[in-house]
Amino acid sequence: MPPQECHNGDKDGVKFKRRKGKVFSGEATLLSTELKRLQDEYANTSYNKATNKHLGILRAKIAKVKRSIEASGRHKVGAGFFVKKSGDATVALVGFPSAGKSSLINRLANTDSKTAGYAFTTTSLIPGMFTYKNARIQVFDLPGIIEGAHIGAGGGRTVLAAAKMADLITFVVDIADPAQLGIILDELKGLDIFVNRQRPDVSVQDSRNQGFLLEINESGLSKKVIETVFAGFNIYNSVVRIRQRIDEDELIALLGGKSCYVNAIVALNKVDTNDSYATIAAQLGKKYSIEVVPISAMTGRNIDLLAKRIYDNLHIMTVLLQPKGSAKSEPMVVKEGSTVLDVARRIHTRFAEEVRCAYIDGPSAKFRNQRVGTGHILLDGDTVSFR
Ligand SMILES: Nc1nc2c(ncn2[C@@H]2O[C@H](COP(=O)(O)OP(=O)(O)OP(=O)(O)O)[C@@H](O)[C@H]2O)c(=O)[nH]1
Ligand SMILES: [Mg+2]
Repeated sequence: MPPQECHNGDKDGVKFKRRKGKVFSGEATLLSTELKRLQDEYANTSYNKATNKHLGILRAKIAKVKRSIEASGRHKVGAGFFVKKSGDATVALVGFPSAGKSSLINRLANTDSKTAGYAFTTTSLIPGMFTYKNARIQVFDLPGIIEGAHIGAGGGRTVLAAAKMADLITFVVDIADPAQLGIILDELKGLDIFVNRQRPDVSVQDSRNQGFLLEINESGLSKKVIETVFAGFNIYNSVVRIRQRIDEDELIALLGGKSCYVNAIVALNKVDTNDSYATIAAQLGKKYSIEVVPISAMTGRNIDLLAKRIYDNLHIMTVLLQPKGSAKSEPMVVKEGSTVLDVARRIHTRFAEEVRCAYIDGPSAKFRNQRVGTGHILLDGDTVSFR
């Protein structure tokens, strides 16, 4: 399964309601307080036989309150922002206030997003667009997020909801405070958004009243912990297979049905102010297992490199469509791993139903004008002709 699969909203249009102020009011504030209380209680309860059941109940309560916060947010009305997804792929800039997100979008995408030396200069979503190779890449400049964003601080939930719709997140981190990255990742995790991870392969089947059978467990968690988590969701009579490493939080999020997996890289900004940027970038990358590109949005340093790494991490490619009998070809940007059928579908669904083969040239062809079936996997730079 591809790691990027949070596009669970409207694919073309993304509508968000943005709340003003530090936390959103009324019911949601109560829910946030309740969530914090439950999380503290959970953290302070040590695991043993006597507390096993209680911990399971706490986990289920935490998942329930998280869902309620999500639902209450959806119905709130406030100053909103609306943007239409366009181009071949979308990248969201996420970072602390004043990290340099707006300065970066202005460099990358020739936009005119306001920049200033004070926090929360940007208050809504500012879209921009740049072209790399043949791809038109849309960029979202977003308001800064702060600690507590996942429970609504500074309107952070709206910002993170927008960010997870993108095909790639670029975290903009000020080199003066690299610890911002850890806080941002925690905020995303608080909303069950997991970065640069594959959706875990966990299967659950009815055990026909045979109790809880953990048939495969490659999670790294003990059977007891897993059983307790499942009990928290009232899952008892089941055959469970976990085929990869997963931590408790991720398992809970997965069972709660709300987990989301996003790809991300880091733009370590303001390197013009620090000569040790290479070391800091390497340390940050190692600590969080993430690609870090040192840049200066102010001087323009490494902006081209960042554009390239954004493109590479979007895992897209260009195929050239050549109409029958024509010498001219039209580029089309598609996902890496796309087949002839995927390309035909992009042209038209009706057309795709009728297509049986294509003639290809380029990296995936064994010879010129090779006739291939619709399942043929294309490579970057292939030419495709339908006849
Ligand atoms: N020295 C230096 N300053 C920078 C760089 N990038 C941005 N700045 C400065 O940092 C300040 C904040 O920049 P913005 O681009 O407004 O930051 P932002 O992340 O959009 O901030 P919010 O909209 O408040 O979240 C401004 O004074 C910029 O001039 C950089 O690469 N080097
Ligand atoms: Mg800004």
